[in-house]
Amino acid sequence: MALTLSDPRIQAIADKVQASERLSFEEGLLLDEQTELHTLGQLANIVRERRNGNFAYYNTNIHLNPTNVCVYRCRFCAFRADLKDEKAYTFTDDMLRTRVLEGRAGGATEIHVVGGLHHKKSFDWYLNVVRVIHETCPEIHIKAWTPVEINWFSFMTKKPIRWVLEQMVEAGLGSMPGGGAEIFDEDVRRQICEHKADSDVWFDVHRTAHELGLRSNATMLYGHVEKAKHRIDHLLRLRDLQDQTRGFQTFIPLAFHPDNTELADIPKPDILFDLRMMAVSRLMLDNFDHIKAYWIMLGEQTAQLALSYGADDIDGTVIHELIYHDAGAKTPEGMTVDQMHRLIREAGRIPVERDTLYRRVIRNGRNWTVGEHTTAS
Ligand code: V47
Ligand code: SF4
Repeated sequence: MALTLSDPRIQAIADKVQASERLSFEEGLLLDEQTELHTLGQLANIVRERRNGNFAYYNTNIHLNPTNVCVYRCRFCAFRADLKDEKAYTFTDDMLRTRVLEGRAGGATEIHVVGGLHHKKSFDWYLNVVRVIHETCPEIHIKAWTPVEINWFSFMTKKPIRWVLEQMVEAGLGSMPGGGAEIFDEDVRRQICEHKADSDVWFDVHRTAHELGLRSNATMLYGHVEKAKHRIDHLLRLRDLQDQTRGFQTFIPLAFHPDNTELADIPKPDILFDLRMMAVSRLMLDNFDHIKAYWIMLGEQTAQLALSYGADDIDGTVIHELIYHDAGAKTPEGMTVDQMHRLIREAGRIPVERDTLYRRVIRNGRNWTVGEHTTAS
């Protein structure tokens, strides 16, 4: 179906999208700043259905944040704590085992592990987190650590990033989540997360992970001090690395949640902004197979709408999420598989359970096997 639009500049973009041609930085800006939302949604939906048909993916997973004690003070973060804070906590090995077994009992195929940078814990402590999880339930895929953590481990051990990643893989690491990306622009980073790993480090870690055969995700934190030009620059930097490595699986636009943060005076992005980011991401990241609408962060109804604005994945059952709930998320702290199915079907899509690597999950209660890959790449 050819779209006819009144603005010739947007029409030119629509023609390129329909012809599967790559969009430029300037075209990205036009999409972000000047394109009517309905048109954006229609265009993003063309790409979404071209890549993933009518399917919407989810997985059965749990989150584990082994400690909230953190040496950094990112201004958008409500999760971190100082060592002596009342809310500071650190998991013991027994707590790790209990959490993993709870996930296994609920049929989880994935555990998502990220946390703070605890200045009293050694690299071996973090390595042990992965090892204990893996030894407790070897069949659960461990998706763990951001480049911020990997860089911290490299700093602590004075060893290269590649060595750190190899140690983690040996302990049981299966892939890496997309966190720590925030906004890559250096000026914006200085304002919201000064001192922590910069964009060069972020890309270095993901590039090295891809070279080692690990798949990873990518995120972008929007709706704080950044402008449209920073968001488009962020997406294009990701597109560049993906051209080189093909190691990214999915992109997750993350809406800033201001409650209990140093940036609490900034209003939370509204649904129109959320849908706009979903669609712009789908259109600019032409070499990413998947765009994720993280329901925990967006809320269930926005996640449902997002499935027609470029997204083809809604993340997982996500038992025990803390980062967004500390920052004011009102969503439940987890969802059952039946609820995920209802949510996807109500949005007019077909639910498909996937594992972390986007293979179809063939389930028999809490047990599962994996089938074919959901996508060509
Ligand atoms: O890096 C922290 C963000 C990220 C806030 O890869 C906040 O599958 C909004 O990366 N408001 C961690 N965002 C979460 C993350 C993630 C989530 C789901 C799936 C995957 C995946 C990755 O959360 C952090 C930061 O960018 N964040 N605080 C906040 N107040
Ligand atoms: Fe620490 Fe991560 Fe929070 Fe930054 S976002 S303060 S690195 S826990």
